Amino acid sequence: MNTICAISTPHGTGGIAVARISGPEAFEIADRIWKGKRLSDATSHTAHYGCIIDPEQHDDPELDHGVATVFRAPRSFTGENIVELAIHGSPWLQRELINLLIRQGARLAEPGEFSRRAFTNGRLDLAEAEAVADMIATSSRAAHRIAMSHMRGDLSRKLSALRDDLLRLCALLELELDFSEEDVTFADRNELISLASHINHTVSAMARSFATGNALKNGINTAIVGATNAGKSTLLNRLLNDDKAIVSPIHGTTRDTIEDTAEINGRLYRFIDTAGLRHTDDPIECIGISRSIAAISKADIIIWMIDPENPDTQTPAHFTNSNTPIIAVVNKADLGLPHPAIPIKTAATITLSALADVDITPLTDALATIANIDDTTAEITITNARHYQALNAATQSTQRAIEALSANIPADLVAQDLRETIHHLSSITGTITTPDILTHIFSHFCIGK
Ligand SMILES: Nc1nc2c(ncn2[C@@H]2O[C@H](COP(=O)(O)OP(=O)(O)OP(=O)(O)O)[C@@H](O)[C@H]2O)c(=O)[nH]1
Ligand SMILES: [Mg+2]
Repeated sequence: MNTICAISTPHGTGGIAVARISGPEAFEIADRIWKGKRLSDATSHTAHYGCIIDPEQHDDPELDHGVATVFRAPRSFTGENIVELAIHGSPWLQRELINLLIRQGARLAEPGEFSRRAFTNGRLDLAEAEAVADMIATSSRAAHRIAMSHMRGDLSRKLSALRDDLLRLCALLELELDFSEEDVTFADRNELISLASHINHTVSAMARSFATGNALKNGINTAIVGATNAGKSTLLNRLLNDDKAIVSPIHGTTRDTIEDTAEINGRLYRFIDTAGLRHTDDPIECIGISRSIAAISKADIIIWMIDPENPDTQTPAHFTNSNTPIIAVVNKADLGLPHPAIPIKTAATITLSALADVDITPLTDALATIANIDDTTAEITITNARHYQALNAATQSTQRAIEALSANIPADLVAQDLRETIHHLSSITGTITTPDILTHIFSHFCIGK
């Protein structure tokens, strides 16, 4: 196993940057470029002030002053010896330090290689390693709560309890097998069915939580649609608190969909501003309008902007038949125009002014109510598509086992389905995995993690 190194802080200029070195020679390599306390002799979990030196530069070897933190195997993130060097955050210095470490015998780490080593050395299971990556990507309180819970091992513990239940069920079935010749029934099949149903219920509830989990992690898709000039882009800018989209009194200003995320009331929303819906012969605008229609079909919530200045130009036909909840927003309240009639059933109707300095809390409250994501009570919420697929497969195989038990199918065939369930659940924590799957998972991590 060779010693790897990488900058673990983001690219670019910063107050400090941290280089991480992990592997059997981490201390020796660090000591060759370090003037200060000998890191090979340092106690684990201690930090030391010193100087980074380039041993090949004899006249002026000092590169920077910094702090070295020492972690001894196995009590480190990777389970190996680790030195973390905090230096000043100039991109040039960062490159120099990494080149220096490579010249002294370290190798540049691949994306996610530190986490992969942590997994290989049993410091984390796969679900926990993925939770660390989720933690790095977290962008709302709700997503953070889930990442934290998975990082603490709540998901892994739940899966391990399910695995124990499945093994117990298999053992009971095997008893049936061993004594089948003697015509004795050791376990009442109804009891086995009830145990399998309980497992199936838990696994399928976890799989179902993915719809919520995915929305919490990646943002609740909220399309802002309506006629041209209704004020959609003005509302987008207001919700994002940013000058993201061009606003103008010219009808058809927005040609393409424009999207960005914002955290509101602890939840992440992905707002999508769309080209105004109108009849047009302009080929580019037509493409924009078909993109608006595509955004409507993918939306979890539709904000339908209505312009009281042009109440007859509204075109709700594109979404009146969808089941997606619609919030009708009658904009430009500051103009004091009559409230147009809303011809369709909506989840909420709100009058506001996207432009004027008017409180838009009624809209954000309506979003929260409709999103209605109960992230506080769910025992386990799944946010990872890989886990979702495995749980779906596990739901199907337990369902087959229940059917086989009910149909009095021989125990060895039932056990096969249960073993398949164990396989799917174990793939989540990585108890059963292949190098290819690991490479695929960890290659999506950042370098330095
Ligand atoms: N008085 C008033 N004007 C508004 C309000 N919101 C938007 N406007 C104005 O309405 C015009 C159109 O606004 P946009 O946000 O560009 O409208 P849009 O719906 O994105 O229009 P398209 O991109 O053409 O589909 C601009 O001149 C805005 O300044 C509002 O609350 N009150
Ligand atoms: Mg616009």
